[in-house]
Amino acid sequence: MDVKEVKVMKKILSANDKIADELRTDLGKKGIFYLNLMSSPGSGKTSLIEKTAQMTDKKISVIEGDIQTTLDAERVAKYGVKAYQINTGPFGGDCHLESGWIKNALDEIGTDETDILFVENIGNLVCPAEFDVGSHVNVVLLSVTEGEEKPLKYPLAFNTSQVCLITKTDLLPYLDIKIEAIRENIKKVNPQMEIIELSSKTGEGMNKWIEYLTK
Ligand SMILES: Nc1nc2c(ncn2[C@@H]2O[C@H](COP(=O)(O)OP(=O)(O)OP(=O)(O)O)[C@@H](O)[C@H]2O)c(=O)[nH]1
Ligand SMILES: [Mg+2]
Repeated sequence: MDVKEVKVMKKILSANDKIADELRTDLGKKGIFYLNLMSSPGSGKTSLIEKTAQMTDKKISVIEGDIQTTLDAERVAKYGVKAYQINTGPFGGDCHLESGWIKNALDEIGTDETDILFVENIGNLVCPAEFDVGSHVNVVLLSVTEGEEKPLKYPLAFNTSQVCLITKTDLLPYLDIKIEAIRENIKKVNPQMEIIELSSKTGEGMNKWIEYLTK
């Protein structure tokens, strides 16, 4: 029984990886920069997209993943981005997105008029990191209110990401948190990680993020 389960999981993952590789190549050829945003619920993924859309002329498309509601797609659509919402609730409530679902979403919304594609993955630091969605870059967000030790406790999300955004830095004066300790723990798990500190609320650090996105 155990062996069967492992085999089925391997098959699902290899089918996912094949579509992911095709997406990565196809979107790359079209000149689209494709980023997968992952974090705990409420770390600021949607707020980051909202602020990003206001700060750049690049054409942005967003595929939102949530268990329920179209709230995040509605939020980002207000800033002129092309938005598509995936809900996993009606199909068992998966806590991650898979590459095939992204492909289906792109078949519907198309890839014309897109310079940057964001996938906002379902809010949690565990399952999304297990599934390659075909992105060129994985971005993990960690808000300063979550605690210094999170990279050590949830290493996969940090190991599978190339960029870490330390978000909500405007709240630092109110917390007993040292940003240096957060940075050290990120580097312990992933020494190559590019780290950007920012606040979507005040705009502090956002220029560095926009520079990264548009370089
Ligand atoms: N103070 C402060 N609050 C922020 C910042 N970014 C986001 N928030 C707040 O944090 C809350 C959650 O932000 P969202 O952008 O919805 O977080 P999310 O990661 O998209 O959440 P899920 O999609 O549910 O996983 C909201 O009340 C935001 O206003 C920030 O830079 N500073
Ligand atoms: Mg969100």
